Amino acid sequence: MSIPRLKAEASCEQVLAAIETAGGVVVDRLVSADFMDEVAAELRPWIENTPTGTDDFEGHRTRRTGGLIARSPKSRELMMHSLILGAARHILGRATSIQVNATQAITIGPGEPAQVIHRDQWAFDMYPFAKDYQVIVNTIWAMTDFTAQNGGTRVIPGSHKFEDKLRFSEGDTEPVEMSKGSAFLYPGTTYHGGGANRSEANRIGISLSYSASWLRQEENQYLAVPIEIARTLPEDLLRLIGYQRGAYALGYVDDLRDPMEFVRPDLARRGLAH
Ligand SMILES: O=C(O)CCC(=O)C(=O)O
Ligand SMILES: [Fe+2]
Repeated sequence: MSIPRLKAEASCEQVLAAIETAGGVVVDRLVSADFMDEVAAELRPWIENTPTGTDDFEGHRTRRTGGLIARSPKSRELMMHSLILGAARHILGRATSIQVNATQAITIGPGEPAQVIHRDQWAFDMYPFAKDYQVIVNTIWAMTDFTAQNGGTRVIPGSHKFEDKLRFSEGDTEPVEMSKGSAFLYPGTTYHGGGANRSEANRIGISLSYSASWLRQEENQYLAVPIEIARTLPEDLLRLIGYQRGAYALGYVDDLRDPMEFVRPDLARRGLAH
């Protein structure tokens, strides 16, 4: 089995079918290369100032630049992309609502070895979630072209249905090759890892992940997005980053208040059962 590819005009149903079969899909040129260059321009100063990782998983030649909702207004459009968001809501549909899990521009530098093959849902303390209950959906948007040489993400097609806690090596995987502006979409159960960068240039991917909103967010959005910036965000994005109650009452403030009261009182809702 190889990683399926779809055109940008693909329907949500096609995306879901590809993921159900293969555990991931590349949507080619979902945004234009020019659009990605604008995102890159917003992020360049932040990436330049990001330190490299401190362990093998983070990557000693890899920089992980977060806080993208605050730092890159253009990246908000990637987060809210209707095809991706529609597919994420469906895949995470067993949960009452979904939220932003983390935002990361991942710059894999030349000479970085391959990252360990893993499942993103292992972030939740390796908890053995039920096989039919997805808790994470991740997108990796190509900000540079992704190739087998430059560290394109390595994936094991079909591995979303494998047993948990398995170990693999690079040879078990295939590379995600895609051009700038394309997106690779996969659930938290698919085995994958960043590829080794055997080229002379950086490989940059923007990882935007979504999770079931009863879980703790990997990236703390309340602190990563300063409240003055949060106040300027559209309502749907503001709720998605966490200013909403998950399930029935998760995340309320003091007297059962809607967290929205603290950023946009005009949008707050009364009572838990809305
Ligand atoms: O950078 C990549 O291609 C993948 C990174 C990844 O899987 C992770 O950090 O969890
Ligand atoms: Fe990962």
